[in-house]
Amino acid sequence: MLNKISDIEKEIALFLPKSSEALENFRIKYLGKKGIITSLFSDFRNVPAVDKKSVGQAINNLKIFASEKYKQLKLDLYSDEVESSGLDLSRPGTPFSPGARHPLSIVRNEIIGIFSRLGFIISEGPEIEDDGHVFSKLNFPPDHPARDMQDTFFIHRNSDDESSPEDILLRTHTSSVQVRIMEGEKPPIRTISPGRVFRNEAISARAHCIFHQVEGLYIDENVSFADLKQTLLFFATEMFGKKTRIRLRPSYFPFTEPSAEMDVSCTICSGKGCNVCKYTGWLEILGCGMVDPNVLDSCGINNKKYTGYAFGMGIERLAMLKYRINDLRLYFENDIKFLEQFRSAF
Ligand code: 2U9
Repeated sequence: MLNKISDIEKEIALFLPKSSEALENFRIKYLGKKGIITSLFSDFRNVPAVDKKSVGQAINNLKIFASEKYKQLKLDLYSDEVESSGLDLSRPGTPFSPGARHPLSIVRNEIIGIFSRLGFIISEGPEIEDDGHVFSKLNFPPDHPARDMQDTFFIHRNSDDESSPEDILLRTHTSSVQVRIMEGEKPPIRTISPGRVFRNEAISARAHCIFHQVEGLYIDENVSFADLKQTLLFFATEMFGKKTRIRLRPSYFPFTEPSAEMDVSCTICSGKGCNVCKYTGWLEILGCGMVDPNVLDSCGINNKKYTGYAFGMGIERLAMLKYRINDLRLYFENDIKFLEQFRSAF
């Protein structure tokens, strides 16, 4: 057996492949599952006990020798191939740009992250909506200015013909998504709806006909204005830092009563006064309020048993404050010089 092993070793030592196929055949012949070395290991059973130690060592050494030889030959063949192909492996690689997230996506994800930690789930819905889900069920009176062609993009208007189906339009807020949730689910409801909304506005540095919102809704028994304030304080400190203060000013929306607008202490001067907060020390960031009982009723929720709060914010505005962007149009122009500045953010 030892002689046989030594013959095989000599054979391996002399082997020189002419091609990668020849090398592969070498591997199969000696190191494959049905190869010579594997069969030596099977024959090992019949070796007399006195020889087991020396024969065992010899087979193991042979296996190591064959494996090393195979590895070296493979490397040699590869370098020969590279050399003959004229490839220059020392050339620097082609640089590629890793891309960047859009600032609106960064801020939206941050808002979603904060409310997810409070147990809000994300809901989405159609951008093309009907009058009921955008206006009527949200307590907009029939003559409200938002229902005007000047403010809303209509796809079909049917107001002259009472037998026709409803008006079809582009949603002006994502509250329509939450109306759909209320119609389909029982409280407790705790949801946020991020999304794109449309308003018929002339485009300028301060206004755009498309923008993005995140709206929130919480409905359950005994939901109070205090719950709303505490949730929004948590949001503000997570978003703008632990020392951020908030203040609520009374306001009016058709869908909430009472309603308020919320300011945060200026993120630039911490409330001392600067040109970003126009020397007031405060920045308005969102609207909010207790869901009007009429809205609960039109969406099929018992307004004697349940109350709820809601809030809404524009993502463009928050991103403007965070990144000190001074023109809304930058968000939509896809200028690479603007976008690549957000590469380090995520
Ligand atoms: C339902 C009932 C009520 C959502 C709310 C606001 C106040 C608000 C604006 C902020 C800036 C819109 O993007 S913006 O122009 N939003 O002030 N939104 S309360 O209220 C709801 C939502 C859903 C069923």
